[in-house]
Amino acid sequence: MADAILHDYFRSSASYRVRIALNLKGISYSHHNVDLRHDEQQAAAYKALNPQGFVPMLEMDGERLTQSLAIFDFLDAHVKEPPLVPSDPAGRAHVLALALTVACDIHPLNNLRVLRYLKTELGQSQEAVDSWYRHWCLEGLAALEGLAKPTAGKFLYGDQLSMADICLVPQLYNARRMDTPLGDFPLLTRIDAMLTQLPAFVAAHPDHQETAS
Ligand SMILES: N[C@@H](CCC(=O)N[C@@H](CS)C(=O)NCC(=O)O)C(=O)O
Repeated sequence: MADAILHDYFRSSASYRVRIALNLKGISYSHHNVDLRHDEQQAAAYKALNPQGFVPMLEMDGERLTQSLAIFDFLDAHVKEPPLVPSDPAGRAHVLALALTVACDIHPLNNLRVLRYLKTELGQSQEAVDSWYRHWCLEGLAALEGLAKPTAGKFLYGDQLSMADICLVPQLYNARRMDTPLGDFPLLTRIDAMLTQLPAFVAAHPDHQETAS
């Protein structure tokens, strides 16, 4: 298999997800840093590769892949172990629901471009923007805690690590950076504390990327 190139940014939580998945699958890759602080995601050269102007973007096997959950699906098809979703239909649906709660319901409301729009175009104070972030993050995490509770085991869904866990860890990293109180989420924080010790997660952590600064 050809080496992969991950276009990412060390603090991007969607990129962090894909780094974890690549590490779990044992797929070697190199990075191309797209510095969101300098709007490199909007540069013409990058948008020619990814018209959406987002990271992550994975170049692998001659494909340019976007959207972290679609990338998980591609990786699962290429490298079977460890699977990122359970094979039974109900388990698969539950894991997707947990992952999508983070990726579709929490993360997009708190994305860089949304926070910037609130501040610049809508003239909101930094305090109001931070409050927006925490409001949607807390509401989403409460939903995630409630959804996971009936079926959680060692991991968010049973005892098999899944893409739901991969989405959880970067979201909590992000929440902590924004001083979001996590005391109401004992299940999420218990699982996060265990996951962040695993080598694939340690190596994917923003602080362990070469570009971290
Ligand atoms: N749904 C996409 C989200 C990608 C995304 O929002 N990436 C963020 C960084 S975490 C980004 O590139 N933001 C740039 C911007 O907001 O301008 C995925 O899961 O890959």
